[in-house]
Parts: sequence; C-alpha cells; structure tokens
Amino acid sequence: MNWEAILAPYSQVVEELKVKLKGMRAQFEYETRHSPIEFIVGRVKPVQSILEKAEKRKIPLNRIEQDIQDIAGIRVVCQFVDDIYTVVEMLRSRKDFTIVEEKDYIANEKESGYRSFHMLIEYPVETIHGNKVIMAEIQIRTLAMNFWATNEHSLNYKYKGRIPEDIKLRLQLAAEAAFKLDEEMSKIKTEIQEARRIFHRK
Ligand code: 0O2
Repeated sequence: MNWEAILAPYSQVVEELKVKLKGMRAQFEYETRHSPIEFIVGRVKPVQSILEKAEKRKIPLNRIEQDIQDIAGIRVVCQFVDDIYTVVEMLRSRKDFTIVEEKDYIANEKESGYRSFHMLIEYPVETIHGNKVIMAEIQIRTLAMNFWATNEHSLNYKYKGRIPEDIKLRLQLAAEAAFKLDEEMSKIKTEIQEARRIFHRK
C-alpha cells in the first residue's frame, strides 16, 4: 500500500483544521476577554498504529479509511470545563464540515476514568484528483483531562493495553482528582481570568 499517498489528504485536513481553529482562538483573543481555547494540536495516526488498530478490530485493509475514524485527529485543549461546551457550540455552527457523531465522555466518563468530548466530522478537502471527504476526530478536553489522558496513554503503551489492577485503580482515583481540580478551578474562574488579564497587560 502506498501509505504516503493514502495519508496525504489526511495531513491536509489536519493542517487546515489547525489553521481554522487557531484562527478562532486568535479572534476570541481580539474580540473578547477570554479565549475558550488554550491550545490546539493535531496529528495523522502513524501507519503502525493504524495497522495495529485494524488488526485488533479485524478491519480488512480495504476498509481502513471507512472504519478507522481517527486517522486525522485534532485535539483542542481548554482551561475550564464550560469552555469545552463553548467550543462544541462553535463547531456545531460551522458550515465547512458535517458532524457525524458526538460522544460526551465528560458526562459519561469511560471505565478507565477517561474524560473528553469527541466529535466525529466529515471534512471535504480538495486533492489533485478532485474533492474527497475525509473523516476526522476532534477531541476537546481540559488541561487536567489532557494531563491524565497523556499519562494513561503512556502506561497503556508500556503495558500493551493490560495495565495492572493496582495502577488501574490509582488511575481511576487520579481521574476523579483531576475532575475535582477542574470543578474547583471553575468556581474561581472569574478570579483566574482577571489575574491572567493583569498579567498579560504587564
Ligand atoms: P491514539 O493513540 O490516541 O490514536 P474505543 O477505543 O473502542 O473505546 P473508539 O470507537 O475507537 O473507542 O473511539 P473513541 O472512544 O472516540 O476513542 C478514540 C480515541 O479516544 C483513542 O484513540 C484515544 O485517543 C482516546 N481515548 C479513548 N478512550 C481512552 C482512554 O481510556 N484513555 C486514553 N488515554 N485515551 C482514550 P486510540 O486509537 O485508542 O489511540
């Protein structure tokens, strides 16, 4: 398989979405006193991870583009939980892509303790062969949720998906602690935002 050719439109989508979301972030900074977006990252799933996911889920090679929905992935990281829903609303009102599915793992956290809001979109991109609709996954989470998920992801990698029970339990407790931190920070949100404004004026 010519992976470079297959993945080229996915890279294009990741780059376009990053530019657009960064544009939204900049506009928020000019026009309002607080941007709901802290930072944006994006990646195309490495070929090795695509093949591993396909094998795990018994997806044949000719179905990879349809059945693996996060080959193009964008992550939007926010300061506060309610910023996540502001971003979700903004994405829902956009006309440049179609939302296919939404998964709220904040209201319904995963058993692991994972929290994030996932949006699956269909994004039309122009290629040298014409228009192609590419599926992409946008993950929206707070800094605390991102800290937890990054660490849990590393442990999952280390233990090849079989994290020992005692560490699993610690991770679940850590997920609750991270969520509590988000809740506490939300309660003093106005204070924090004022402090950030004073700091940036200096
Ligand atoms: P990578 O390396 O991040 O690309 P499923 O995994 O079957 O529950 P599904 O249908 O693939 O879920 O989609 P879902 O639930 O939207 O999850 C896809 C992505 O969300 C994952 O991609 C992770 O990035 C993230 N994610 C979901 N659950 C967890 C979790 O418990 N812990 C962490 N750290 N991340 C999670 P990949 O392909 O697994 O991995």
